[in-house]
Amino acid sequence: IKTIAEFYTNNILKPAPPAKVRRKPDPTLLERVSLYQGDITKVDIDAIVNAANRSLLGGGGVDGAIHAAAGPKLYDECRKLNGCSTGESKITKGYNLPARHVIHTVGPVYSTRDKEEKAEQLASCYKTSLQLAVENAIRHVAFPSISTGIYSYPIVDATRIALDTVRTFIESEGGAKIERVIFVVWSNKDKEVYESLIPEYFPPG
Ligand code: AR6
Repeated sequence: IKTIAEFYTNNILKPAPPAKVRRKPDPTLLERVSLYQGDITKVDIDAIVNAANRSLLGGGGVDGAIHAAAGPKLYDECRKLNGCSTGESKITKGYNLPARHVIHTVGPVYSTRDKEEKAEQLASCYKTSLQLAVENAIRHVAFPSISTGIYSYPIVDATRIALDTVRTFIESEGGAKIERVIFVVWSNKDKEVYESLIPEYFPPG
């Protein structure tokens, strides 16, 4: 799985026009972030994040795929967690997954009312997931595009929140221990959105 630094070297990512660059260039960050198109249940890593619902008892989308691949022991552990609030995260083992842990986070169901609140909740999913990773000495984390499937969050807005929140966290003092964040996208459209926005949040030097 390639880092963003390699994407720039291979000209897969175009440098953003200066006016659009919102964040300062920092070459060290480019080595800590990746974009990968594929199935998150196949990623061999310390922790994958699950786009769950408040029950934490499984569902469709990436949640269904993770439970199916992890096996029934994941469900058994999730049952003991008593659910999870929107914007919060809880951790379990990975069972039959190649990933050692699953960080279950509950994204907001999108609506155009309460836009501000939805944005804060989505940002909180990324932040609380990374906080849990740090607390559990997890250094490598893979995220799916939370809330942008069944929960209908618009992909461009959601991707901006994902990139902004992850950047802020990994460059904070508490986030220094996070060595790698992988954004896992499923569709070509989502991949294109990430490729177009990454240069704004992680510009090359
Ligand atoms: N690997 C990576 N990404 C995937 C995979 C996969 N195997 N499968 C789907 N995606 P969604 P949400 C992408 O709907 O919007 C469940 O029922 C998908 O294309 O899984 O947060 C839960 O129980 C999309 O880009 O999650 C909740 O009730 C992204 O993952 C509800 O859905 C997220 O889509 C949560 O909805």
